[in-house]
Formats: sequence, C-alpha cells, structure tokens
Amino acid sequence: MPMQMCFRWYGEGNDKIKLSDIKQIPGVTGIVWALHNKMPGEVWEIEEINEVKRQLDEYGFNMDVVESVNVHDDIKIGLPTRDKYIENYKKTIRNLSKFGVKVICYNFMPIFDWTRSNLFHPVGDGSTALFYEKNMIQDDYNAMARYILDFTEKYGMSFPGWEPERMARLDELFRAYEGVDHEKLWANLKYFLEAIMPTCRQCDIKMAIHMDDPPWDIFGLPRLLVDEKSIGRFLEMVDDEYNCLTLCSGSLNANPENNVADIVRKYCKRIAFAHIRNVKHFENGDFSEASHRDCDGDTGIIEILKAYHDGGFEGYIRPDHGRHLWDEGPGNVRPGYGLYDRALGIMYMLGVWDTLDKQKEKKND
Ligand code: CS2
Ligand code: MN
Repeated sequence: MPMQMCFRWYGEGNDKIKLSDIKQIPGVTGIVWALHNKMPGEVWEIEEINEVKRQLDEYGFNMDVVESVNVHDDIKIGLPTRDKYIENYKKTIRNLSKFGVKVICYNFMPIFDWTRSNLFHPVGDGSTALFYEKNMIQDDYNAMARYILDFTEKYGMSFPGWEPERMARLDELFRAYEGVDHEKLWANLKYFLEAIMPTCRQCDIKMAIHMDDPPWDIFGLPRLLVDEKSIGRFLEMVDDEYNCLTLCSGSLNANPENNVADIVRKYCKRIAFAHIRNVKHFENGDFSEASHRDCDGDTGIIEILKAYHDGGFEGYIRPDHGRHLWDEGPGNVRPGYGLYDRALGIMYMLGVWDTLDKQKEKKND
C-alpha cells in the first residue's frame, strides 16, 4: 500500500472550498475532517459523524483521518475533573471507530494552537502567507490573541484551538496553568495516553500527536514536542503502536536546528500522519511559510519525501499550510488553507514521490 494523499477540509458551511473542487486534485483519496463546532471535552455523536460521512461518500472520499479531537484544558492541567473528559474522549474514539476512522491527530499545547503574528504577509510575488515575527510574540499574549480574534470576528470564522469561548477567559486560563511546568505537562500527557490506549487498541485507532508550533515555549507556557530528543522521549514514555506522531515538517523546522528528514528516518514507523509544510527563515529568527517547492524554503521538502519513501511510509499525508494565491485573501480563505497552493503542493509532492517510485522499480528490475 502506498502513502495516502489527503486534503484538510473544514466542513460544509465552514469552508468555502467545495468537495467537488478537491475531487479534481490528482491523487487525493481522503478528507482530513473534524466537527469544528465541538468544544474540547464534548462527545462527538454518531449522527453528527454520520452527516459528514454522507457528504464525503458522495465524492468517494474516505474519512480515515480526523484533525483534531481537541483535548480539554483540564486534562492538560491535570485537574481531578480530567477523568470525566477522558471518558468523553474514549466515547468519541469508540464512535469514530464505527465509521472506520484510523487516525486521530491532536495536540497537547497549553492554551494556544499554532501562533503567528501576521496571517497575510506578502511573500514578494503577489501572494501572501502566514508569518511569525519573533518580537511580536514575547510577553503580551492578550495583544496576540486580539489580533487573531479581531480577524476571526471580522470575517465570521473561527479557528480550531482559538475558540472565542476559551479566548474570552484567557487570564483565567493562564492562572490555571500556573505550576504546570514541562515535567508536569509530560506527566499529564502520559496519564491521558495510558488511559486511552486500551480503547485505541480495541478500536484500531492511532493517536497521532501534532508537533508544537512553534517548537518552543511561548508566553511562559511549556511546549513538549519540539525536537528529535523530545519526540524520542514521547515515544518511549508510552511505547505502544497506537501512540504515534503527526510529523509536521513546518512546525518542527520553525527551529532551523531541527533536521526534519533525519527525524523522519529515525521515527518513520511511528508516524501515522505526515504534514508537509515549507518554511523560510530570516536571520533575526522570524520565519515565513512558503510554497511546497523545495527551493522556496529551508525545510528540505525533497529530502523529507525521500526519507518517507525510503522508510516505506504507508500512512496518511497532506499538504499543510500553503500561501494564498490569485483571488484568495482575507475574508474568502482560511489562513493557510486556500485551495490553490495546497493543490500545487500536492502535485509537487506526487511528482517527487512518483519519480522515487520509478527509480525504485528500475533498481528492482
Ligand atoms: C495544523 C495544526 O494548521 C495547522 O497548523 O497543522 O493546527 C493542527 O491541526 C493542530 O495542532 C492539531 O491539533
Ligand atoms: Mn501541521
């Protein structure tokens, strides 16, 4: 079985991109989906999942990968109430298994998901991309959150992990995380995973943790999945074939010290889901996201794909953030999740992959 190409879609009425458009991108077999109206901790009900299945079936897409079932803050903080939310999580896993879901992508970042200072930064060719200005993300978490929320309010969209209900209680959340240092957070992650692993095994669903984005502490909040060493620690901590990775090339390579291809070679067997994103670094520590073409960024896309190919990768893969092209701009596109650049990214990835396949065939002749 070869690797399986997917495309992330935010759902009917929540994404301007149509499934019929995605259908025209070569090679895409699955939709990476979620119930984006669910708060962390809520159970995903059968009827709700079934509705998405119905939509995807119409186009022959599978629903094998969910991104994300978000983890409730009480689990990350380690409050006594976590057990209730873990039970809900297990229930969701069981419900998802009835639809053949194989992989759940999630993250264990305190409070914020991916963080950027500019959602539409000019790339220089007329397109725009997500941008991280180091100086802007220092102490004032309220200002950063305001920037993101002003955007989502203005354009009537919400981002996963940036639920307005949670963001409205930001100071309270920061207080709740006081005392949750790296070691405490590791312990809480272990507790969570050990509690759900038996359910994952029964249901044949892999948990695939997403790398922290960016891969360093922000606003004094600890982040765990940041480099090769921490990934090793994570996999050993719960050494179970259902405890896997969503290896996000762009998240890791936001730190230029991280050689993503090496990390793929080392942990390929435990990567259930690959995110391919290219990042361009600036000397002052800022970075911009870039097209998937190898030479447009510094992440080493070709070497990474080669590492997956050499490792016999048969998991799920998708283009991660792309630029916003042509008529895409604020108001008509989800930042990072336009149609065109991700479609171009897929063709690039498949071009590299098919070439590697052909080379291998020749060698085996
Ligand atoms: C995604 C992440 O858009 C992105 O950067 O790769 O937001 C990812 O969906 C979550 O961290 C997974 O929980
Ligand atoms: Mn990613």
